[in-house]
Amino acid sequence: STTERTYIMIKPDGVQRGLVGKIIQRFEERGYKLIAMKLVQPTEQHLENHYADLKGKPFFPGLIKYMASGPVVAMVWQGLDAVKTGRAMLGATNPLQSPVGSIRGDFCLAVGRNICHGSDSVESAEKEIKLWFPEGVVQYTSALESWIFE
Ligand code: YYY
Ligand code: MG
Repeated sequence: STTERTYIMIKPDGVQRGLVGKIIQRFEERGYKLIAMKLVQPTEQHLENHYADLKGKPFFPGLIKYMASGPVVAMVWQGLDAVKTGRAMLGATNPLQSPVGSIRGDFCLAVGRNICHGSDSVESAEKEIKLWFPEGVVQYTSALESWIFE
């Protein structure tokens, strides 16, 4: 549906490498609507919650350390097929397997420094949006809507 939402996050390496604007631009240009955004330095506890499904994986401790090493840009984007298309725009988990033209396929090389996060299902999106934006998202009408959707 056109109101599907996904949680997209620019990781500390994406922020440090100055890729915030480029990543936001891709979602704007595709036609998605930004309904929440903030720059935050997450705690390890918050990140362990976000990545709870991966607890026990060998890369988990390093992942938490990396994710807590600097500010991240937390965002919610809304629009048609936002979760699946958002993941396609990011590319594969391993940047070396990400198609050229995707964010990871254009801007990074290492799985442990893959610059961005995107929800993997509508259910995880709802969970992640609540976790990162307990204050809620913003509701507004985009002037472009009738030019992007039938
Ligand atoms: O959803 P996605 O970010 O594409 O991958 P996940 O399987 O959820 O893993 C989260 C995060 O963990 C991934 O973006 C990089 C890191 N990671 C890793 O460092 N090494 C792996 N073998 C798998 C994942
Ligand atoms: Mg994931």
